[in-house]
Amino acid sequence: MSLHLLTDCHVATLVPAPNDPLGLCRDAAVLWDDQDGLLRWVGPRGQLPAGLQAVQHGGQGGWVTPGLIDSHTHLVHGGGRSQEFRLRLHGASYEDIARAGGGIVSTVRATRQASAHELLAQALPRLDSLLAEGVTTVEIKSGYGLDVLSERKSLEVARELASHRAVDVRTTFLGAHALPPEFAGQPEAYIDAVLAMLPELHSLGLVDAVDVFCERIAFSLAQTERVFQSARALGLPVKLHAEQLSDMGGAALAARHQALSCDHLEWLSPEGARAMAQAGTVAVLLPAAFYFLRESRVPPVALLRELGVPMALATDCNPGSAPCASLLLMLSMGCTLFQLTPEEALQGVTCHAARALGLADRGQLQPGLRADLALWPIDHPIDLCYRFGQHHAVRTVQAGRWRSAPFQEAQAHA
Ligand code: DI6
Ligand code: FE
Repeated sequence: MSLHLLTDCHVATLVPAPNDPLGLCRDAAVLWDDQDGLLRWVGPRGQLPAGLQAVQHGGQGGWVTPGLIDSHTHLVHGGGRSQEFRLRLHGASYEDIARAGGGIVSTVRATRQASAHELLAQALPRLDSLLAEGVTTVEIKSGYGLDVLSERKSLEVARELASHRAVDVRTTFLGAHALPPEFAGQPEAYIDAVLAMLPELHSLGLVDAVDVFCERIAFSLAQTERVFQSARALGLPVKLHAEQLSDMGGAALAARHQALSCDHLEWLSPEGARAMAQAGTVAVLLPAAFYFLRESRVPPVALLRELGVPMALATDCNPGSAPCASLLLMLSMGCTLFQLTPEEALQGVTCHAARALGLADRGQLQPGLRADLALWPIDHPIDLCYRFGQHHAVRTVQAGRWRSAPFQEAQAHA
């Protein structure tokens, strides 16, 4: 066992105190064990227990936060959709393109054709962008395979990423993302197929949660409920792409199934928000999709705040509505576009993001939780929301180990 002690730093523990939502501690010390990868002690340096034998690290006066958590991505997918971007700039809507057979289904074609090796090679640079910003946990959804072999391939690639990089990957099965061409006109038959895929993928240990795209261009409330019932019967938690383009009432349905999160929520109704508050469902806000689809309706942040619904912020990294792999940019956009406070934005990529994934062991810095840390050369944690499009020379501890820069790891694996 090796203890590690980080001093010459300040800490935002994200454990809230009265009038201090970020749990700030100046001139702090952080102690962790690199064997079990857990934190042992966090607090003012002056109160550190005496006589510790530990490997010493200096933080050069920077700020330590929990390692960041991207709680909603589709970062394993084949190809890109820049031509569709151009069509949208000429006036076509995201829904028009989807109805004309483009959109998600075009990425399904590319993802089916790609080998696992190709998918991995395409996903790694996106993952590296996140890691270079202090991300230590990333959620990755399937949903561009839409048949059992291609969904399995996508989930396996997502899991394999964690053997190439120091990151914890959580995988979500999103078989009900779009209707694949071979099921055109037969959505119920496709939901039957999704229900058949789920136990098989679950038995392979590939599914941490189950998600559905509930939308006019995707699946109905009743179809969503069929998927949720199967997931719950297997003991799997559910999440929902809800009220992104219209108010389908998905949030209330998800809340009835104790969903971990409802994501997007631009069209969320007051009833939906109240149902989420009662169920303790996290609102995952995705400002990159709002920005990239040039939406004008923002999620009801003031209402969510008033009702005490925890809000997370994530990239939604995907080729159609959010070709973005910067979680720090989401901090800026969450504040500027959605009017989150900087404190709420920081909670959104740490403690509330952990909760959106059902993870009680991270997202805050306190003894017994994972030693996932980001050490930033900044004057105050709010700098992470304030500066955008800039590189921060962040240093990261993941599961108790210092992580080398992603490009160094990439070279080591080349
Ligand atoms: N909502 C989204 O924003 C992404 N998926 C979803 O259900 C978009 C996926 C894509 O366009 O490829
Ligand atoms: Fe999404």
